[in-house]
Amino acid sequence: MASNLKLFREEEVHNDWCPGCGDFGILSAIQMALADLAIPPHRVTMFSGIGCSGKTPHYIRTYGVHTLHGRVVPFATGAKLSNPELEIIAVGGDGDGYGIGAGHFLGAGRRNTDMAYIVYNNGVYGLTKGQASPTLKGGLKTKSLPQENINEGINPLAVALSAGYTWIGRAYAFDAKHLKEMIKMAVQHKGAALLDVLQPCPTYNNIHSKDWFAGEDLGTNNPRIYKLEATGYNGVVDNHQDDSEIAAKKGAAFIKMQEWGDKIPIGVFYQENRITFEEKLRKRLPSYAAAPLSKAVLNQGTKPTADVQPLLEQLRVL
Ligand SMILES: Cc1ncc(C[n+]2csc(CCOP(=O)(O)OP(=O)(O)O)c2C)c(N)n1
Ligand code: SF4
Repeated sequence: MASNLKLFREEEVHNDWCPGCGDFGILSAIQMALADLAIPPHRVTMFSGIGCSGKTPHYIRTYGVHTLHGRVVPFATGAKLSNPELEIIAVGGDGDGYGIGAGHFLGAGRRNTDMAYIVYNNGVYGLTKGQASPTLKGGLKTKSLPQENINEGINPLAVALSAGYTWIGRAYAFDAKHLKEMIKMAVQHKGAALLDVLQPCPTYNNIHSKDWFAGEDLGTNNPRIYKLEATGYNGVVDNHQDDSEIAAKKGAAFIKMQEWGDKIPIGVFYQENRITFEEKLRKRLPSYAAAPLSKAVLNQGTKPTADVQPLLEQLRVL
């Protein structure tokens, strides 16, 4: 696998994340996951929003699009619908996904488009110097805030559950081995997968630090982070026709998602199989079923549907 891993390493771009940033663990876990899955780099497209986390596609040798703030999901959705053969990975910060992009975050769950959405959850807006993000609990004061957070924090896993995501997991940036396995599961899941990754930002979030996640302040030698799978918890729906099983599993997942404090679970909270948006479109639109957009334009030898020549003429530098 070592040679495969090299395929995904972008060596020529300077990485400017701060020393000790959790983003490094997420980056290497994504590269390791893709290498393990043996997906050729040209079959993967990564999309990101704006933020420190948004730079991830620059550092991975796949196709990549660094989009607008909060707009990662629409770009990723469009690409998947245009070419369903692509493996789509969307990444971004908690401000990007759960703040400015919140409407799109919900939409992806409702549609159940096949994509893996990895959100780097550090409780702050890292790139713009540490303002409170939507996941920072109310009343907390990180070092870059002048006063305690005036807003309450949201629980992104619980939001994802009610939005309809069919795979919901949480991982930790400094447990790269577990994170890699979680990314593999999210990528392999057919449908909308949300992976929330707890990502220490040592520059701006001095509360949720690596030491805090390790439980060093508790004096018990027990890390806060623990793995759901080690406890016998099972959030996977077995019978997808059974509404009562779905309701029961969702209820149990919702309760588990409330746990935060001295103990913080990571792992798969919920998983079900449900028809994806692409499959629904295929049933509804015969032309789409015959050829999604990428194939329709490229493979039929016909004139492209959009003529970009007038636009190019307008932009021509004389
Ligand atoms: C429309 C728009 N509004 C605001 C900004 C400024 N801005 C850039 S990054 C960012 C927040 C990034 O925070 P987060 O998504 O949590 O990512 P992190 O940097 O923590 O990885 C903001 C507000 C912008 N680029 N575009
Ligand atoms: S500001 Fe925070 S999130 Fe951004 S690179 Fe530095 S440590 Fe990482």
